Amino acid sequence: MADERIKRKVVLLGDGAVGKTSLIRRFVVDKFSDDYITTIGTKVTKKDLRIESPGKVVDVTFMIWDVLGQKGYKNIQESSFQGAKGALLVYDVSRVDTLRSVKEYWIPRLIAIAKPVPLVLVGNKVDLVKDRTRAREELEDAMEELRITGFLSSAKTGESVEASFACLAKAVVLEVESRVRRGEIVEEDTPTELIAVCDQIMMDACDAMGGQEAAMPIVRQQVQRAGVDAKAPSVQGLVLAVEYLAEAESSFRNAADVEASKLKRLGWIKEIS
Ligand code: G3D
Ligand code: MG
Repeated sequence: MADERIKRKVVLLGDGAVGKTSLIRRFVVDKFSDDYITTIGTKVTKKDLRIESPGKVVDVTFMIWDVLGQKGYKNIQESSFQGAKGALLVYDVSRVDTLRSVKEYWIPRLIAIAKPVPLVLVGNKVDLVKDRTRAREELEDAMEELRITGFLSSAKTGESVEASFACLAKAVVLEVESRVRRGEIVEEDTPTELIAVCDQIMMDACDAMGGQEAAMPIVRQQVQRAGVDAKAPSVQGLVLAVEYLAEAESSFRNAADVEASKLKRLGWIKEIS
């Protein structure tokens, strides 16, 4: 029996194709293969972990957010960072610019939006490098510079994948404990799955109506009309938003497609409620 149970949101950040989705898949279902949903907007995966520290056992439910890789999708990224209690910063050891990107883009962006949270640096695709010593040195230099811990991993072979996530989980638990000791209230996370589904529905509606740029104003309007706050949506609000979006879409698409989209989106809501 665990002494305590906590649920925490963590995010994986890093440039496109560094292996974020692959790391999550390896960690959660222990597979390295292609038949996995590609990330549209944000995808949330759940994983239970048990952290044993001296004198205490804590069960942690990780809500792992796979954030869109491209640097351009600012709004979605920002909503994904909110409420994050830890982050894995992922780069590709075979592409040194992706490490630079962690330092110059991802960390500053995260710090600007979320409160200070535990971070773990992950140099992925170590199976591809011939010179491990060099990769290790690069990692260690970055760890020193950023003052965070790190690992060389491979989603392909599984090397250090578990260790990276476990390290982050431990840091998140320690962080919670020290805040409790300081007498701070540790709030429960907002229902992050709902925020993710809200994102997902909005992105899907944009895709259905000609892309984000053209359709986002219409989508946003319908979501607001349903009384949904995208940062704290309710199940009922989302269901209504799906109805309104279907209504709006019926001027652009044929009835069967609109209905199919509606059912798909209601399915996403149902999955988490
Ligand atoms: P992303 O989610 O960060 O964008 P993905 O990255 O997980 O989609 O991975 C991008 C590509 O890198 C994928 O190849 C994936 O198979 C590969 N990859 C991920 N992790 C590793 C790893 O540890 N080692 C090796 N060798 N390859 C890895 P494809 O070809 O499917 O685009
Ligand atoms: Mg991905």
